[in-house]
Order: sequence, then structure tokens, then C-alpha cells
Amino acid sequence: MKKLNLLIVLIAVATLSFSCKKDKKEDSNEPKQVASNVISITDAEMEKGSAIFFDRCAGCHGSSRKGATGPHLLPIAPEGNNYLGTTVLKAAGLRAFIENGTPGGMPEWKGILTEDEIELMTRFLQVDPPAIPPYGMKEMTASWNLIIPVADRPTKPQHKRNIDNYFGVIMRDAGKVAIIDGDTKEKLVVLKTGFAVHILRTSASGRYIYSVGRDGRITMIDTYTDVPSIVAEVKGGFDARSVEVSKFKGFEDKYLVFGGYSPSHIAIIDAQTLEPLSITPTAGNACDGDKEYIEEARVASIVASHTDPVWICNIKERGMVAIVDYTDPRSPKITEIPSARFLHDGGFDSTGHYFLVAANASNKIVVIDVPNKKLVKIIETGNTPHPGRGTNIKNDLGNLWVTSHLGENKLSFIKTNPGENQWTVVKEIKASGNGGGALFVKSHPKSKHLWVDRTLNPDATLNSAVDVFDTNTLELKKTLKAPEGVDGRAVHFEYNKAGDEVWVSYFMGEKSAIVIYNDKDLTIKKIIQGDWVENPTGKFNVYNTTHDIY
Ligand code: DHE
Repeated sequence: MKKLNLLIVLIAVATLSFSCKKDKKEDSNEPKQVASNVISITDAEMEKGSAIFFDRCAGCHGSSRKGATGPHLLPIAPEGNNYLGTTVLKAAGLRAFIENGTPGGMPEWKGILTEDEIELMTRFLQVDPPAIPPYGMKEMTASWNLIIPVADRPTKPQHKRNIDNYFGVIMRDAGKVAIIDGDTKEKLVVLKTGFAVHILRTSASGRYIYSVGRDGRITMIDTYTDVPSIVAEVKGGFDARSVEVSKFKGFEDKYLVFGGYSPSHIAIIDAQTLEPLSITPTAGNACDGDKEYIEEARVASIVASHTDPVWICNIKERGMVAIVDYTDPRSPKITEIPSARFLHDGGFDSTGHYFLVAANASNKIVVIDVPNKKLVKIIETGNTPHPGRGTNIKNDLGNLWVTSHLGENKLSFIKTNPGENQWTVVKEIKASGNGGGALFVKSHPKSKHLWVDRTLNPDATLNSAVDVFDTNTLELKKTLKAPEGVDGRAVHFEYNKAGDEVWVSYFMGEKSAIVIYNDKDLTIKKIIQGDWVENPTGKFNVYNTTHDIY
């Protein structure tokens, strides 16, 4: 069937090229012809292709298409070899990849992008990428919108609700964030926050919730108002995945750090007003020596130390862990620790002294001693580790930090407490079924359960279910299928403040939902659905996020 599709595509694209050549018009929208004189694209198509690429592809392939987690997507590779090519025949091959995905982890775009959009992308990828316009202090300051000045905000909560147990829930495709009261499960408000919000973080006091999205926009939400409200916004760049706040004693709620995918930079911003304070570009040499200078050096995960006035920012393509001292926010002191490529997501061990981050392209977990700003160890775990922030459990094997893997069915347990086998994988287990696709793991200090999703596994029975393991025996306790009336892929977990409930999102289906389980007996407590529940992804409990409980 796939062969037949490919043949039809080949014929269709060949016909298209013929008609393109035949219909060539001498107007201002004249298609650009490239290398082989076969592929052509108009300015309007170029603009649309750039937007699709930015929204859907840049995360893995890089904004300038030079590759990262995914390969280069350039017509001519930097080393001069013809890479994607510039012919309609190559376009047909590209279409097959885009439609069907790859075993390496690229999702199938058929059904997500329209037929026309896929066709456009096959041509877009065969012309040189457009240049990225400059974005510096001038542009960032111009984007800054202080909606409610600090002096006009309430000095104490205007309600009797329990802010510590609020949940911020991302409605990804709607570009919104819902604030839900975790005690009553009531939706308090749904706020428009920007395109494809990626993560939320909370201020050290827990009062403010910050969101950042794929459009680089940071939105600041105040939980003290009767209904949570947006008090400031700023655009830190064109594209981003992470934001964090200063959490060290004396710096609570003072500064915010923005990690730019595009442009690749670290921006420090006033956490009370969102006024930009400084920008530090992250381009530089790769971790393995001075052989390669990397311009597109995107900032992946960021965590805020509780033991020192620093953030740990992970420079993806360079494989550098940057320890950013924010005591002088206009001129931050940055210590770079070479590690491995490409750095992606990670979190603290249970003491908060060590930070563990996935170098996903090299199948490794990097361990950093934060107060001493030192590399502790680089540990081989498995095919494309994807821990999220990871999670911490404790059993006879010791204190263990856990990661799942995208490329294979494996959960790895790294011992973090001193003694024999510290910083070693002391146990590996499999989740149910075959293949990888796990994105997130989660437990809680008060829980005896470890939760694992399989979001990117192609098998619908696996990607719509979650596995729950016993943290003592590491045996599978139960596989929880999507409840009746809910469909899509299960993704990401969050505990409530008490550590006795787990919230799971269902997205990419017809019936999105947030399913809340009783963590003690694994029964359903509540299913949250409604028009406003649109492709929910990450969920962030205020108390757990503020205190890095995972
Ligand atoms: Fe994420 C975390 C980047 C795709 C949902 N994601 C992160 C982090 C990074 C990142 C760097 C760590 C932030 C931190 O802790 O500071 N994610 C990327 C990508 O580059 C990638 C692969 C492709 C892209 O274009 O964005 C990608 N991520 C996804 C998804 O497809 C997910 C499932 C849904 C979505 O938003 O599109 C997704 N990512 C999440 C979530 C977190 C996250 C929910 C926060 C996890 C946490 O518990 O902290």
C-alpha cells in the first residue's frame, strides 16, 4: 500500500513539475528556481513553509535546519555533499518520510499536516532556509508588556483557595493555560498565553506561574487575584522551550531566565515585571574540543538551584552545561562544563545537590555537582534517554533517579546516594509491550508508585495507556488503559501536593481529557473534559514545581 502511495506521489509530483515549468509566469510572485531548475517555490509559499517548519520541525532539526536531535534538512549539506537534493524525485522520497515518519522517532505527519502542506514542505526543504532576523535587547524590550504594575497588585491572596495545590495545565494547540484548583478540581480560568506553550514554572514563593511557548513568549500569571490573571508578557525570542526563576534564599521571585532556541541565547529578565535585563548568546565551541564552532546552540532544559544563586542551563548542540550565576543579572558569570551531545531534559536528584541531564543523541546521562560546578560522571543508559525532569524513588538498591527512553523499551535506575555503585545504572526494566516512545516518568516521596507513559510508541494500545510500577519491587503493578469516553495519547504526569493523586493528560485524539487517579488504589477519581480541554500536555502543581518534587 505504501509502495502504491509512493508511486502515485511520484507521478503527481512529476506532473506538478511539468506544469510548473509550463505555467511559469513573469509576475512578482514568480517561483524561485533552484539548482536543478525543477523545484520551485513562491515567496508566499516560502513564508508558509517557514511557519510550518518553525512550528513543527525546528524543535528536532534546528531553526537553521542544520540538524540536532534529527538530521540536517538542507538541500546541500554543509560539507558540500548534495543532501536532500533539489529535484522532484527527491521531493517524492521526502514526502514518504514526512507522511510516514521514521523508526528514529520522527512522527507521521500525515493527518496532522494537510496534503497541500506536506507537498509544500517537500519543496520548502529543497531550497535554502530563510535567514533568521536579528532579535536583541531592542526587540525584546519593545515586546515587553507590563499589564499590571507591581504597586497595583494585591499584597495578599484575594481568595481563600489553596494556591499550593493549584495546577497549571497546558492546552498546547489552543495556546492556552488552564488554572485548576487541585482541591476542588474546578477550572478557575483559561488564559491565552501564546502559541504551543511548552512548559510552566512557578516562582520561588509559588505566587506566580510563568509559561513559555514555541513562539518565545513568556506569560506571567498572578495567583493572588480572585481569578488568576496575566500581569506581564515579554517575547524572549522567536522560539523557546524553557524558563526558570531564581530560587536561592534572598533571590526569591527576583529574576527569571529564558532559554532561547532561536536566537540561541540566555536572557535574564526581572521576575516581578518581565523587564529584560541582559542577553548572553550561547554560540561557541562544542564540548569535545575546539574543532567545531556552533552558531545554533539552543538552550534546552533549565533548573534553578536551591543551594546556590545559579541556574543550570543546558546548551543542546554544544553539549555544554552552563552554570549561570545570577547575582549580577546584567553581567552574569557563566561557567561552562563540557559534557556530551545533545543535551535535552533533566532534573535534580533527591538532595538537590546533583543535576542529571540526558545527552539524548549520545545515549547518555550527564551528572553535574551543582555547588562545586563540576562534572561527576557521564553514564551510558540506552537509546535516546528522555527523562523529562526524571523522578526520584527509594528502595533496597538505594536512592534512585529514573529515566525512560524514546528509542527503546527501557527504564534505567541510577543510584545517587554515596557508597558502592553510586552514579551507576543498578537496575533496568521494561514497560509493557515492545518498542520505545516513553516521554515521562513520575513518582513522589510519599508514593509507592512509579508512572511511565509511552506517548510516541506507534502502537495505539501502548500510547494510550500508562504503566504503574511498584517502587520497592520494580514489578509492573498495573497498566491503565484510556478510560471510556477518553482517547488519544497519554502524556506526562503530575502529583498533587499531598502526593496521593496523579494527573495524566490525553491529547492528539478526539476526546481530550485530564484523568485524575487515586495513587493508592489506582482508581479514577475524576475525568476533566469539556470544550476548554484542548490537547492538554504538561501539568504543573504549584507546590511540587516550586520545590522541585519529582
Ligand atoms: Fe518537550 C520539556 C524540548 C517535543 C511536552 N521539552 C521539554 C524540555 C525541552 C523540550 C528542552 C525541558 C524543559 C525544562 O525542563 O526546562 N520538546 C522539546 C523539543 O525540542 C521537542 C523534541 C520538539 C519540539 O518541537 O518541541 C519537544 N515536548 C514535545 C512534545 O511533542 C510534547 C510531548 C508536547 C508538546 O508540547 O508539543 C512535549 N516537553 C513537554 C513537556 C515538558 C517538556 C510536558 C515538561 C516536562 C516536565 O515535567 O518538566
